[in-house]
Amino acid sequence: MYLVSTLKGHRQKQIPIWLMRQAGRYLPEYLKLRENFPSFIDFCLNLEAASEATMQPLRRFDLDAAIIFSDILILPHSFGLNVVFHKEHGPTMQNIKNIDNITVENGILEKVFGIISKTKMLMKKEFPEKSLIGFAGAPWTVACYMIEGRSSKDFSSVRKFCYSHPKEFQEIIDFLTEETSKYLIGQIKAGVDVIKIFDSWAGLVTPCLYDKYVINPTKKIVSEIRKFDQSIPIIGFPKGSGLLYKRYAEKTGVDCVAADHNLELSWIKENLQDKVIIQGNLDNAVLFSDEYTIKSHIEMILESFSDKPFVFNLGHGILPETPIKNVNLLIETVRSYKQYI
Ligand code: 1CP
Repeated sequence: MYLVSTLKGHRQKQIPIWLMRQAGRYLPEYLKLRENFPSFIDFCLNLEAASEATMQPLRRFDLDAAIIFSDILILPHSFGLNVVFHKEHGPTMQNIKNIDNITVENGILEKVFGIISKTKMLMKKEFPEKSLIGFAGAPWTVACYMIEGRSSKDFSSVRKFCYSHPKEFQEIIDFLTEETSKYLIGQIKAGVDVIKIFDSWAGLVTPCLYDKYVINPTKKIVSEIRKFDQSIPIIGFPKGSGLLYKRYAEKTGVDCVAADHNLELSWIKENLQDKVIIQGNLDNAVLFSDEYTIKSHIEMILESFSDKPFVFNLGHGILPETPIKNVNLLIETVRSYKQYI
């Protein structure tokens, strides 16, 4: 498994590649499958459909991994918060101010574990060399949605809440840290080969609160996972953290850091690459350009990082209108890049 070996620190002949949101709306076969489910949550929790959506990108492209088709908001949904995804304005849910009335409905997460086991079985048959990635949102990012009750550009209610109600906010973070650890361990038991922790809104946290709300919860999740499985690779994605990426790489214990496209390649090299394995970080918008531009952006990244174990990916999820021919071009360009080991 190229991805797992690379994440364990072994440089391979071939640079592994997978794409954030690789199962999704840019694929016609995904849109077709999606039509059968008015509710996105029902789609995510349907055994056949979710495992099929996970497999779709592997059937079309030569990628090194599949990421389980689910969402970071399935966890709050399992707390009875009634998560609904709306076509126009994204997810909504019942918002909370403390954890007093939260109950955990395990049946929902059991469905995800079932989807993982089924997908793992299919992959063993069809793609034995490819890895299956399990994931969860980091506590800060999931708390953003649970307190705001919806998506937002700046999550200002959450930012106000963590200063005005530090005790209640810390209790929410601690609760999420514990539940996320259990959820990820459940995913490992069900068969995933790699874990990824998405902290998509980490960039909203100021430097003085960053340890409290981003680093410490992630570090605790990593150590809980490590008690159960000492070697499963863990990727962390503290999107938008800028200079704080360095502290994240030093202190959380993750094996690999997913770099977003706002980080400068030379900065990543100097400040992160000696501490963790790098994954990243092509701007998803580059895939809307011409062949020459696309190739030159990809090559800059390969030239920067391929002297060490490295995983190619985008800096954020693939955009819905991305031309499929450019996804093919991306994968071919990475595949044809030969390294001498
Ligand atoms: O109608 C559709 O098809 C919905 C689009 C969609 C998809 C394909 C959503 C809605 N979620 C997903 C799947 C998903 N989400 C995956 C698995 C698929 C894959 O990667 O191949 C993963 C890993 C996620 C993770 C996720 N969900 C994150 C973290 C990663 C990131 O992109 O930053 C976040 C923030 C979400 C929340 C979410 N899910 C969907 C929406 C519209 C949103 C809100 C985004 C926002 O607040 O801006």
